[in-house]
Amino acid sequence: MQVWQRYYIPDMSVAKVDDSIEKALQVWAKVTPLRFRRIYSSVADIMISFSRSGHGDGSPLDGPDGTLAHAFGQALGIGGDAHIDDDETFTFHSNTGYVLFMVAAHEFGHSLGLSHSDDPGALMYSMYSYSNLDTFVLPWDVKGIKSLYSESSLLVQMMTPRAPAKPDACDLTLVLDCEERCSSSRAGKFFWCSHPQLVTPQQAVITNFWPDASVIIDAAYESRQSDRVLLFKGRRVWAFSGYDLVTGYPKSIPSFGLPTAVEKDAAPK
Ligand code: 0D3
Ligand code: CA
Ligand code: ZN
Ligand code: ZN
Repeated sequence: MQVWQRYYIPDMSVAKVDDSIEKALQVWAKVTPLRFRRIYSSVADIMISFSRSGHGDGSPLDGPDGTLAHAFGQALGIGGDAHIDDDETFTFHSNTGYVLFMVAAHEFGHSLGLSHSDDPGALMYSMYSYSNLDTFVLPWDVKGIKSLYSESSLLVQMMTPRAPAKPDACDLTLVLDCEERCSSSRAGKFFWCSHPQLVTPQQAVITNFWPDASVIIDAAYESRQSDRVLLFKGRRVWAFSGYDLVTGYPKSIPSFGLPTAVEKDAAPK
């Protein structure tokens, strides 16, 4: 996932801000297959900024205390972004002011799709409480994040646009006679996925999960029996087991065993 961060605050040095943000991302990286990479231009999955009062998203921040920050779950546009209230006094370490690391870690939980926890011990509890960043361990939130992003589950909620009620193209699925959990994409860069945790199927960026895959693909299909994901582009097919390209792939579609007549319909344009 790409992370972008806009300017700094007077309370803390640049190095301390960077360190806090970095450590906050690591909280989540440790318990998920996600890896974060900072970028300095363009649009990242998580755009972090320090903002104050009205800042253009219809949810003004409220001056000192009260709301410390807010963040949006993964979606196109503002999704994933975290806005930290510049009117707070933040600190790296001490118990005067709010520990930026804690606030950032909490907000990134939201960025990744978690909502508030009822458990006062949880990082995702709605009220800030001081915790030393050196001794911090992610308390109760691990289960929630793991159910969204586990190694075994390819069906990760990311980059969610307003998803239609159903995946819009399941032609391939029909051809391959799969039952329920299948995906097929017209969007190229994205694929659709369904997940027990998600009410509606979600769109995800293929190369976020399978960097080896050709970026623009024609169709995708998940086979539950073989626990593989097949990505189609033109006359070629890639098979991924987990995040790894299966040896022998990419193959050309005829050798993969589909009748040549199928291939046109199987890959929606
Ligand atoms: C927030 O501002 C949360 C952010 C938060 C919550 C827990 C840990 C870190 C960051 C909005 S998503 N909560 C308010 C808060 O705790 C209610 N304000 C400071 C306070 O009341 N002491
Ligand atoms: Ca505030
Ligand atoms: Zn905002
Ligand atoms: Zn929160």
